[in-house]
Amino acid sequence: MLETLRSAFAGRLLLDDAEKAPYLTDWRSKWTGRALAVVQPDSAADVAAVVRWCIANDAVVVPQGGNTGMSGAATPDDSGRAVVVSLARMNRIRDLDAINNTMTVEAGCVLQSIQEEAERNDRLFPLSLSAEGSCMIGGNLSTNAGGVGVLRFGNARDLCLGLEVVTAEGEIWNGLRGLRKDNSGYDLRDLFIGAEGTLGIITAATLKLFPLPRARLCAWASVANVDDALAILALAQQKIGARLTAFELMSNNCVDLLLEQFPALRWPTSERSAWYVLLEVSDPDGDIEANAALESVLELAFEKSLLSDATIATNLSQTHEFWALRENMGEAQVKAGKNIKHDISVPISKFPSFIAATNALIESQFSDARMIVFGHLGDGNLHYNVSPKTGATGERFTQIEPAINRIVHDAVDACGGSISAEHGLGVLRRNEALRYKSDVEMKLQRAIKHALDPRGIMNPGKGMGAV
Ligand code: FAD
Ligand code: 2HG
Ligand code: ZN
Repeated sequence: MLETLRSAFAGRLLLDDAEKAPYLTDWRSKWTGRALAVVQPDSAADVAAVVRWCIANDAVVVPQGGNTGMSGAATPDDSGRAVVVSLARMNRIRDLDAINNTMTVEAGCVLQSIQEEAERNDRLFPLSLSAEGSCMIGGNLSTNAGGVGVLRFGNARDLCLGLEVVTAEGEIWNGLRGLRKDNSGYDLRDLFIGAEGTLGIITAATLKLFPLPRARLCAWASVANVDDALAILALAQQKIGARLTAFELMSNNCVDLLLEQFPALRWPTSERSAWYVLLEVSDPDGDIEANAALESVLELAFEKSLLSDATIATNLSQTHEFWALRENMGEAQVKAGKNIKHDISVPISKFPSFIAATNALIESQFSDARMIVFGHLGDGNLHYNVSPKTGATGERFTQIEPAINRIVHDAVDACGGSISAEHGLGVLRRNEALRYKSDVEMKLQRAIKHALDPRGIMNPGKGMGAV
């Protein structure tokens, strides 16, 4: 039967166990599955042919980009019925229209290569996350990735004007429109964005570009509490508006974890405090202007006693060094071992009371829990993670994981928040989502899945497609 798959399309077919293995496990080795085959098509027509082969042969389709996802959504289940469709070979830049400020790229383009192509054309593609050297734009759009530029530029969804998609029927929908206004019907693009590969396969996208800022500078500031961090955010937004492009938060526990795992890293502020913020300013004019903008915010914050210490990166290389501290958090947690992740969002005004109450609840019930709280405070999205303290075992944390999830997610729900802000539901959160969504919402979600994928062949068992 697999011989017919070989002749159905022109790309690469991987059948050997050793060749398939990297596509059957996620990057954290948390989930592993099985697959009939892994295919790497060369074109949208190839992808469509693979989908039609799957329909004819009772197989299911698991789309995969860079396999950097956090929720297990790109890993096949263990039924062995899946064909993993890796978009890695579809990595051409089809067009860059500098006047329209758009770029059309294939789904397998690595995010960093898109940023670099934009920069070569004196433009900015602002989606930015630590996995940018390996995640692919099809995966970014399918997870509606966030990252560190959302405060100013929005999520992946906000950066996409059009899509080309292979449907669950094996047809190609060409919606590659570079339009900023289009009210001519239901928004199909927005259905496929964030769908975690459960409605179709994105094969290309038209992306928005922005003017390239002349300078990017950042600073670390030490703050006593989250209220003060929010007050600095408000000050910065009022004083420098859209030039504030990132506002990240990190707790002191995170710094300890980071320095334990990467002892060569140097911490930029002289004294340790309970919390830190990383602010970034992008300026159309240059370093002097960016520095002045940052200084004005930090001085005002200092006068108002909102921070105890702050260090501004004096040049681009120091800016990269500062960002490396934040960007290494994901890796540090993997190196440290067990880590229970909660990718949550709440209205930012509620974060101080949410963190105080939820930390207290978890620490009173689980004295061996180490709270690892960091993330995109400016977007109302924190990674409210829980790790074992030294001496506590990963096995015990696997046992208590459901109880900890319940505490965190009930508290998030009580604040009107979301249990998946930017990582998607995947297999990690698909069942818990049922607890927090209304019957009406679930009815509508299921209706969309049924309308676009009536056979249920697209990435079964993942996200909203599973429930
Ligand atoms: P994959 O992991 O391959 O797939 C993710 C999902 O998209 C799966 O459901 C898959 O089936 C589907 N999919 C992939 N390609 C397609 C396609 N062409 N068509 C249809 N469906 C498709 N995420 C954030 O949002 N913000 C962060 O700050 C962030 N930081 C990270 C830091 C690190 C160190 C790492 C490792 C990950 C981070 N992530 C972050 C998570 C991850 O990088 C993003 O979710 C990213 O968007 C996934 O892209 P990918 O190409 O790796 O997708
Ligand atoms: C980040 O912001 C990623 O660094 C990863 O979204 C979050 O490790 C995490 O929990
Ligand atoms: Zn994040």
